[in-house]
Amino acid sequence: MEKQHIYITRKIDDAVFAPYAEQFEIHMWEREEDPVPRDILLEAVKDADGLFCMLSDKIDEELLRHAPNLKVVSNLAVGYDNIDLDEAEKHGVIATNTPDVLTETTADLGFALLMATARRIVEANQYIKTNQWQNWAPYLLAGSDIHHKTIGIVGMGRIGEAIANRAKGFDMNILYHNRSRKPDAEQALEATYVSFDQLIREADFIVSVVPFTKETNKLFNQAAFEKMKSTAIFINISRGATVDEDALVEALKMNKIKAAGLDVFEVEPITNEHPLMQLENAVCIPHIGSASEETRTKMIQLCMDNIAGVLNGTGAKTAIQ
Ligand code: 8YV
Repeated sequence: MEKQHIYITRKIDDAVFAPYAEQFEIHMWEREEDPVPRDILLEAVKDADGLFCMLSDKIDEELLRHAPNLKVVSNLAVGYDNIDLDEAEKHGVIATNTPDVLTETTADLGFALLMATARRIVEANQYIKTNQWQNWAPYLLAGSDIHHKTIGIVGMGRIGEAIANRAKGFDMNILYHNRSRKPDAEQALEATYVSFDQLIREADFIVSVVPFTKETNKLFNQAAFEKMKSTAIFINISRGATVDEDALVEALKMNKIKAAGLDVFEVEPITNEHPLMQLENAVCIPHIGSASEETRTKMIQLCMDNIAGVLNGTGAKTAIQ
């Protein structure tokens, strides 16, 4: 019997796939950093039964039309705004993602970004390495305290809760906003549910962990930044498109808010010509929320397990509901 085909849209260490090679025929785009060009992808999925993909791959009607044998798309991310779920369903394709395995790592990064931004770590690193440290001064690189401040978490899913857990360790007052209330989190983490409006007005740190949807498109817009405290620090580890970047640049430039820590951008990769890159009060990192070696290995493994499960008929571990 002919082996089923799996296509992988980035170069990933072959060793991961060795256990599956006997059972499946595996093809891979041979570059680690460049996404597979669309025309090559459309050609490659023609005889694919399983597709291992990532955020830079748009899984839409066009792609699904080109993939008559496709049974599963396995996204190397917990977010899946790159997948048209309705179209996948219409084409009988199961979509899977990688929840849970990346929760703690992404929360670590969120907190690292919050701390780096509050305590001006990036500026301080630059300061010392460019030999500017000639003297001590009382307010040299003075940042903002984190402990006992108010954190406002927008999106209280798994990662939001893991951030709240870290905030608890810093004796922070925890506010959250979510589509539905989370009584367990309220009890275990002493988190208080508030409206979005109250959260952005009262929080010292506003952390966006909200998935990107029609409703959250540019949720953080000019009106939202206007309502924040002038001392507020905005952290985004969800999706760039939840933010109106022009409004954010304006808010940072005019000191309407104090600083921002950003792991995600409207257009990725962002270039150094973007106005955000000129601002000292913006700490920017290249979408590395889940990028620890341990977690990426677990994500890749889970992606493969999901594909193999669907193709073997035992089912996906983490199908998107
Ligand atoms: C991904 C992410 O690793 O999981 C998500 O939704 O944004 C990251 O953890 C990254 O997007 C690569 O696909």
